[in-house]
Amino acid sequence: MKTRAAVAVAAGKPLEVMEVDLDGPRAGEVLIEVKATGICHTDEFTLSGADPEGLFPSILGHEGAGIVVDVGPGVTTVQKGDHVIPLYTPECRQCPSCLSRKTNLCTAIRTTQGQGLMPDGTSRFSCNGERIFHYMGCSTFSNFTVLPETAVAKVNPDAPFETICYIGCGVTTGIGAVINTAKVEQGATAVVFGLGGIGLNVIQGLRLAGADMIIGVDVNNAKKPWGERFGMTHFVNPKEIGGDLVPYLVNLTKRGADQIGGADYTFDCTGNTTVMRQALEASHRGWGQSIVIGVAGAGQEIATRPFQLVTGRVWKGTAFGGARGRTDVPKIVDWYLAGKIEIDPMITAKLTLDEINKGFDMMHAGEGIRSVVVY
Ligand code: NAD
Ligand code: 022
Ligand code: ZN
Repeated sequence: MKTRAAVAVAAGKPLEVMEVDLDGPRAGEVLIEVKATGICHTDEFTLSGADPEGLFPSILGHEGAGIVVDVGPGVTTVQKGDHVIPLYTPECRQCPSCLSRKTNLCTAIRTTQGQGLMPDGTSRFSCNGERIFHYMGCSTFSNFTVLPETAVAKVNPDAPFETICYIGCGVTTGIGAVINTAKVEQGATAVVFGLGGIGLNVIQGLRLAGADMIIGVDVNNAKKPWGERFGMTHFVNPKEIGGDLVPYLVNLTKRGADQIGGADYTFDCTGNTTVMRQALEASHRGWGQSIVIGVAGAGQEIATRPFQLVTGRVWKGTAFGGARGRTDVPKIVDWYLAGKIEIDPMITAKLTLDEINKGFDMMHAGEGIRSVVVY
């Protein structure tokens, strides 16, 4: 069949919206009509050419929502008409990782996904006979896309596509980092570094978990009202405190008789390795946990003195908020429908597919929180 898609033709060039060929679903695969997709940082990272694993030509996009319109042989867990969210972290429930219960990083299709291919080693997308690569197993910048059935989460059909697409990455990553990775308890203190599309979801996850003190840190003062909107209790702009950030945060979080200070949980939502160090060192001696969510540039390294870890601080990372997609994503959609979490105010731009490059421009300019393409 033919479908309209925004094709990443080469690194550093704008996406080109065109008609491409899409082969139907093979065994174990499903054809999805994508109804909406968010534009996320990794898409920009790959399009810019900074991603050493980036492939071209490809169809980017990994934060979508849509409807199953066809299924290949042997598909049993979804059917035509189901509303689904594509999963860049699939959940096969059979590989050693899924069975371990210790990680959400399913390995069943990992190698081919990284190569921009379906599990059988081929691509479903082409244009004039030339192969176009898939991206993060999703390729949601296309009106129709093909995914393995293990890489779709079936969700409540009452939920609007143009907001729940954000659950395909940002919402689940932020809330999941709090609930699955950090396992934050009621009354905890927390610091969130970077109040963008991820950090704000960490903040609402902390509010959901019942944290007492939620400190937001951002170099941009315009983020303060955004943080407050979702539950932040204190705001710190590192440029405006007239001293070092870590001692400032340690002082701000002093509680109890020992007056040691440091937060129970800290979250890096910037991808900046200097910030990652600050986040670890601003966590509490003896038990503080610091969660790395931000993805740093290729080749970057993090550093701290081993003493920081010897004295009981824990450095952790998280992919997709530790969420098991087919199990956890439908629950988050239900939380949204029940009003337990908010999404709508974070979607600051709605675009057509033809306007998709504007979404990248807004990201470069730091304008808004999330842009969504509605098909
Ligand atoms: P964003 O650009 O919307 O937000 C980043 C925020 O950090 C901005 O508000 C910016 O002002 C702030 N910031 C920048 N430098 C800072 C500094 N030195 N100190 C404090 N604040 C600073 O980005 P986003 O969409 O929220 O994504 C954040 C990161 O999360 C990215 O690196 C992204 O790739 C990553 N991410 C990771 C996962 C995962 O599974 N681990 C999933 C999604 C996104
Ligand atoms: C999503 N991300 C950033 C912004 N939006 C993001 C990027 C990478 C990962 C997670 C989220 C990630 C963490 C660990 C891995 N990835 C490796 C997983 C593994 O090897 O099992 C990751 C993922 C997918 C891809 C590349 C890296 C890909 O499909 N190309 C989950
Ligand atoms: Zn993303």
